Amino acid sequence: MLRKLSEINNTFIQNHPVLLKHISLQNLIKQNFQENDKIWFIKAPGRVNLIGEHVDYNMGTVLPCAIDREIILCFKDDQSGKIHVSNVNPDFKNIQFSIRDPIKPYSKGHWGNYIKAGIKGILDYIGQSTDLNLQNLNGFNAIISSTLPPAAGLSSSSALVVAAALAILTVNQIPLDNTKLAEICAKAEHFVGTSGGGMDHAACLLGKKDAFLKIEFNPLHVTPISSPGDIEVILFHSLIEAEKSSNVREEYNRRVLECQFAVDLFNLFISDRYTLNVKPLKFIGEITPQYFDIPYAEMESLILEFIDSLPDSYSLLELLSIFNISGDDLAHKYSHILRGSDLTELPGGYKVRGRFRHVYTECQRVEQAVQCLQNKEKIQLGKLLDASHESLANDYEVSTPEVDSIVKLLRQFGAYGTRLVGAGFGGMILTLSDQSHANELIEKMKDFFYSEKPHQKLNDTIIRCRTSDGAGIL
Ligand code: NG1
Repeated sequence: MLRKLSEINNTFIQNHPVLLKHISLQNLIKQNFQENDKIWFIKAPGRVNLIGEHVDYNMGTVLPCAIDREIILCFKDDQSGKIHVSNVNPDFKNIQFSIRDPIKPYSKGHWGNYIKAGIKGILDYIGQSTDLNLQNLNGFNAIISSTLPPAAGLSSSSALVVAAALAILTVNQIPLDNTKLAEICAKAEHFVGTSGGGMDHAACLLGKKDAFLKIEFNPLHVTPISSPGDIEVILFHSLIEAEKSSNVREEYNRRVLECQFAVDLFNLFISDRYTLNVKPLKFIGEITPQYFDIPYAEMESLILEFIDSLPDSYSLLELLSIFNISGDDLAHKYSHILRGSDLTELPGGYKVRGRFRHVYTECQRVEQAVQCLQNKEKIQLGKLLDASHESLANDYEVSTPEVDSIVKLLRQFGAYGTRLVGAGFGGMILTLSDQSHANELIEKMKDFFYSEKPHQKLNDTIIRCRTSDGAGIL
């Protein structure tokens, strides 16, 4: 709702308790806005993914929830079309640009690229789907506050994209349903150079309190699954920041590409050996018995045979020869994944076998995890999380020795299941625990792990997740 600055008082804050966590924002609002300014607040939560890691860009189902850590954007409109955003955290410098000029990215890794991504996604949508004149649109002047630790695998980046997209829609009074908006934001975030999937934006926009979200893609469909009340999801930071906007980006995009190579190889395998009448597969997540119109057991043996037929890795030259294609043509085919990077030989080659196996088995684990949630089978659910971590570490190679040692420790301390979350390469580790056991687990981790590590904010190091509703105007 739109309000005057004078209405942002104690009663307003008590009615929106989420703002109690954003004290510095409250102070800055009074400094930055004038008495008669009309202002809005947007909340965009982070998310944690219970299971289904690195499957969203393969169109596999995921099972995250929106959490009670969030970005708050407080803003007023700017009728000259300028965007001005300041961040409560002084590490993130103010940004300013005009939506009436072409939107170009800042340098790699700049936080403002996520704001630009969200805005550009909406401007592109408006340009393609409405008669509105982009030169007449309003911009906004905003302050951002966040309780999401950056680069931890909790999707702080996508929360920024969503918040910026919602803000530009709001100041221009353009209605858009959240499912469509989630799809726009997922594509929009590719602006930063990561060829990511749509899980984060869907969880951020369509989150439900007390529920995990079974999110299916293509088309996007979300089914809330009630959370068994007596379990708790706790996150432990590995104390390694996985900064996806910079070095981790190449590793992430590489895996997206390897999965696509696996699909191409799978299509060749099918057409060479089988006379199954199926259209070529586009994504690993599409593999189901229905897709092939064969019984489950037959599909399983088909998949196993395919996996066994693959070597650990292929050189680029080998792939070009198998696909009978030139390097330029292959690079062109996958330019939407490479995003300006060159298609080169990699030390160790393209590891399609492990990548395929992870995505295929992880999709199955997600289906089983949904059943476990519905049947309140906590122990079995924990086992699925453990298996997911092994697969992410060994087949997908997105863990690190530090993450693996924390995972091991948590298992020793009696967690049901433990695994890395998000893209990996550091960040947070998720643990499923009985509520009654949570305090003990946390104390043990403090004693045995964190007491020996230099860190500043324990608040952001161990996070007890509560589910939350999705993004929107306060
Ligand atoms: P994180 O690391 O939380 O930003 C990333 C991707 C997800 C998904 C996970 C791995 C983006 C915006 N996010 O999440 O789509 O692929 O890795 O499951 O690219």
